[in-house]
Amino acid sequence: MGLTLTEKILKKHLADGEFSKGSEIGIKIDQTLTQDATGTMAYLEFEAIGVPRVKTERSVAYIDHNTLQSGFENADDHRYIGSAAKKHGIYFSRPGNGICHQVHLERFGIPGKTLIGSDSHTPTGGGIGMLAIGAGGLDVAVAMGGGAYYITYPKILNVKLSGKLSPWVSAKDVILEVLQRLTVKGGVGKVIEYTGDGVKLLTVPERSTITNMGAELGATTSIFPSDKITKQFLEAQKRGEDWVELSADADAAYDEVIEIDLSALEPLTACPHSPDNIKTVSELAGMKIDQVCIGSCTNGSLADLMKAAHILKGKTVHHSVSLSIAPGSKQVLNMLAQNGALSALIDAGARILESACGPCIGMGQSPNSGGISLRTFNRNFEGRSGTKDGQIYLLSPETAAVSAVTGVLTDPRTLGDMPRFEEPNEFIINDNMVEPPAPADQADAVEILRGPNIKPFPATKPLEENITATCSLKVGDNITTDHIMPAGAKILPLRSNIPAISRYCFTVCDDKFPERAESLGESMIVGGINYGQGSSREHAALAPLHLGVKAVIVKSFARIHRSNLINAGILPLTFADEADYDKISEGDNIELANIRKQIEEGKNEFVLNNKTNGAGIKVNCDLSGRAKDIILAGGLLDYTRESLSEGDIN
Ligand code: MIC
Ligand code: SF4
Repeated sequence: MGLTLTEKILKKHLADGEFSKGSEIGIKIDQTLTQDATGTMAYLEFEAIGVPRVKTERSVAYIDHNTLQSGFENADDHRYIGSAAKKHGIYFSRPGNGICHQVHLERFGIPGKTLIGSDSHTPTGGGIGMLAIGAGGLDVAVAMGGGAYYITYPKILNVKLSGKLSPWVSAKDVILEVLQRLTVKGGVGKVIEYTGDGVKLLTVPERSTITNMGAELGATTSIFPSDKITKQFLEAQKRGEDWVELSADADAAYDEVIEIDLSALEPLTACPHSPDNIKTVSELAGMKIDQVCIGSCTNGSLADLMKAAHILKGKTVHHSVSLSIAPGSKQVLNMLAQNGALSALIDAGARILESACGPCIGMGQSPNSGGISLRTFNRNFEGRSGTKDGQIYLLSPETAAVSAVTGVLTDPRTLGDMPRFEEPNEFIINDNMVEPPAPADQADAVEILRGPNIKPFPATKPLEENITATCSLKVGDNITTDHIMPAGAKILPLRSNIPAISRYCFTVCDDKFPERAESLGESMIVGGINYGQGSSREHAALAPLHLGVKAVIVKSFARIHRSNLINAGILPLTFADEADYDKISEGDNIELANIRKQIEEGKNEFVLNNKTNGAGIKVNCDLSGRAKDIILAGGLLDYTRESLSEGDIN
């Protein structure tokens, strides 16, 4: 029987474990990326591991999230990351060069290679046939040090594309259709592999829009084959030599298959407050809007902005709408400038932002109270825009641009003929904003520059024998990392300072939580289904760690957040019977007796005792050999240090 593309890449990179579904495997990582909001922690962790130079083929540190610089903190972080990169063998993409995923695709990604990034949208690289996975900063630090990255051997879901997109229907509508079918938890434990005749008609930026937003399915990653289209893209980036042809074998066996006829799709939108809350644009057409934002790592490509420019050319943004545009990279912005499209956008009244994440992570452009904002981004979680009651709709650049002109949500198919935008044969290449690291023999002389806001990684301790703690918070289903550790212009500058950022932990749900958790000393959190979906930010585990959270008990976890909890030494427990969720209330006193001994003995089912109401509750904690040792050691940092002293970083 043949192999899927995912299996081919995994097989080539297998460093530890057995090739069997559901078991844990370690894979060798060829490339890493970090961004600044997770990067300071990742490099502090890398320093703590103590390996002098990265052992990967290519590691890149991007500055794209915290670019507002409303105080000294962001600028200090940039300086620290730049100096750590220079010393340790990492390429440094300076602020202004663009969003990590867009730039990595343009300049560094290579088909068939493995990439992990401390950002959940790292799967963007799947658009050129990379196995690109989002991870916590500590996992990235370990991979930079030469350690394997551990995942559960995934199920492989084949999305078979046939037909051709109709005019004004775009890649964003394809992924919104997949989200509608699978929901935000439908991809957990799976790699989504795209095949079929429909693939041949999709450009690299279109494929990358689809793999980027596979993160919203909770998938481990998403991947397209590397074919002639990939070759043309890499040649246009003057990187033709990086191309290799890759695809699944014709007789590859998949765990699941879904089929999508591209010709049957129409413009779609994800309604507040979840990327899987899908409606057709035509059914909501006419809804008055307040704001439109175009850009982000999902739809900030040249093609996306050329389409917007075409629609806006010679028009004026509707008087009651604010339109902002953030190009995905310096390359994109420069090409728009040279071909005149930037002028059309400016002339129409678009507010041009720098090439960075910007409004996507709440760094400015928060909508007015209750405001309706149409965005080409990938997440519309409650409060993420910076306006708690902001109503965010996710949609294509085509739908966004036409609606910006009419002032109401508008189906772009009403515009008549659609212009064709051909991908360029040559992109403008100028890597002057990427600083190479210092040569190894000069690295010792590079001084690491630390600002006063940069505080060390929080202290952890080995797992205790017995845990008795109060339930400090009970939350419902689909809690996102934006609930647990909000971002935005006020909080993002504190990413390098865990004690300070912890003051905002869970404040979206309950503004008394940090105070209460701290005064309890040790506590536990109870949650529902898909707990921790969204971002890879390890701060969503480190802040609870700082506040004394010992265990999180939920109905189910999102992948990256669960590993971040393990990496932080916090026990991730799931209810054996979901109905038992009702047997714990906030304030209850919970006991986990002999927990260390039971984990050491390899048990993965425990009974916790609710001392307040007398209930005995069965919980699971499925820890593989390595995850078990990490939990016992008190977290990945301590585990890695221990392994290093034994001469084995895995
Ligand atoms: C996001 O889109 O939520 C972010 C900001 O890019 C995060 C990373 C972070 O929180 O720093 C992500 O997706 O992982
Ligand atoms: Fe940046 Fe938004 Fe992409 Fe996250 S999703 S990397 S915040 S553009």
